[in-house]
Amino acid sequence: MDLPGYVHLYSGKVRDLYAPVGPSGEPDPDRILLVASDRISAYDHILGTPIPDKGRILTQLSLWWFERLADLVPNHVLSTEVPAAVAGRALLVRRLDMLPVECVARAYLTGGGLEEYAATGRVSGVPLPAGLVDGSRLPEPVFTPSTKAPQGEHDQPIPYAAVVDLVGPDRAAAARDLTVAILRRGNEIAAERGILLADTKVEFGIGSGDELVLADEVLTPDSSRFWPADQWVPGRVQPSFDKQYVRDWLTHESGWSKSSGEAPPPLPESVVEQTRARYLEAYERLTGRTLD
Ligand code: Q0N
Repeated sequence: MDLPGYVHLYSGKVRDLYAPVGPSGEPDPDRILLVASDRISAYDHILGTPIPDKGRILTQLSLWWFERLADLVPNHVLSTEVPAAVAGRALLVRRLDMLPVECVARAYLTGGGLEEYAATGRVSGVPLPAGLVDGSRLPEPVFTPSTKAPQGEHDQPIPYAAVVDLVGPDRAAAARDLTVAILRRGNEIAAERGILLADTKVEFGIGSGDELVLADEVLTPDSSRFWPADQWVPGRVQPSFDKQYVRDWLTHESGWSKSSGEAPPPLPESVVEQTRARYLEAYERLTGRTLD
């Protein structure tokens, strides 16, 4: 997208980054416009069908969480005053030196953490009790960092010692403790609203005072597994709060196979609408707000 007064820097799967251009015509080295799109991913594909308002919902949810985490960690948000073309789904943020690791914490066992546990009895080197199953609540949230893979590749889990090698022992410990604290706080708040946050991925940058700053988005369905608490049954795959209709339709009704290597087909309007309603429900249940 063209945004007058901004220069495009980078497009991820779901988000686009721009730099504001100053009066000199030079990109501002200290600020970034972070724009959330309505794109949705499923089974490692970006679908061709957008979910209306998803970018706005996730941006407003991140902002709500940033406020509720502000006593734990400073964040990169400078302003919500953004061009009209991206109103509500963009933030002006501090440009930071990003840590070269994905900071993941897990409160419940599933996905890659479950696979590692099944193979080793540990996650990210942390020994866990025997007998845990898909969806089990962990005794304590565990920090399970991963590499930042280039676009199109998968993040790889890395040992805590590798984080120490990448960022040093003090920053590694601070990033670990903050990531776990963010997930704990998130679950304290979400539990009151019937939502479990199984895990989360956060990104930190380094501020001008050498402090860790929370960047990117936080505790959204794109960065975290949201589970409806009233349907939580350890021992099976938990339903996904946001993407269940998309996954069910793709797997059981579309004729598409995730192992085909083909791009998934366009989503029917009913699936789009049900999925949009789920994002809105998560936003409204958590925040008690409606999306203007
Ligand atoms: C940021 N990306 C690019 C590398 C590229 N506040 C910030 N300051 C500086 N950079 C970023 C932010 C934020 N938020 C840059 N994403 C965020 C995308 N990354 C993806 C991972 O690989």
